[in-house]
Amino acid sequence: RDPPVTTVWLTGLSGAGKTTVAEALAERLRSEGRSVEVLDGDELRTNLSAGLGFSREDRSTHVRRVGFVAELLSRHGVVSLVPVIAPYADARHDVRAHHDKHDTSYLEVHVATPLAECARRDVKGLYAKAESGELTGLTGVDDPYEAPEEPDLRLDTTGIDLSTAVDHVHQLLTATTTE
Ligand code: DAT
Repeated sequence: RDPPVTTVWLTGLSGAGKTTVAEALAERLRSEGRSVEVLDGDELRTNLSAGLGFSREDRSTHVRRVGFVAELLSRHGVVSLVPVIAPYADARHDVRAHHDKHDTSYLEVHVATPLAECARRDVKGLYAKAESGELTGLTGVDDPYEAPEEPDLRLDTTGIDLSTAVDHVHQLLTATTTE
């Protein structure tokens, strides 16, 4: 059975594994013949959300814009994978409500890798910069992260390999009823 067309939002701290899991899942879905788009937050910040910063308001505007694009793609048959931090519950809620309004399937995955592990990985060097005071407003350090209370899946990537992490999200997709 084909996994359904849906938006899958991967929310979590920087370095949690959102992008890595989304890209690997995209590969797997493409090999199954699905059209997939990964809506990468960093890339979209240079075009769709150019000019926006990291205040609460700007972060939420960014999330709603990305959610708008994801819904459009999903509505037209492209699985949208969204590895974007999305720290605020109300903006995430708006994105889900927007999908519901259009009867477009939406799944939320909390990539719940603990802060200590994210900081240990420090993929982009952001945690070191926050530590040295060079960077302020890092989510989970000195900026809020409102963890989802009822995500469709909670996934801690600590100590599991990538293919296992991808399996979990893939299973969630296939378990979701195909329209
Ligand atoms: P994010 O997009 O959440 O900021 P990332 O995907 O860029 O995070 O970085 C995650 C890092 O963690 C990357 O270097 C790969 C590593 N990693 C280790 N085990 C992993 C797993 N099971 N799933 C995903 N990434 C994992």
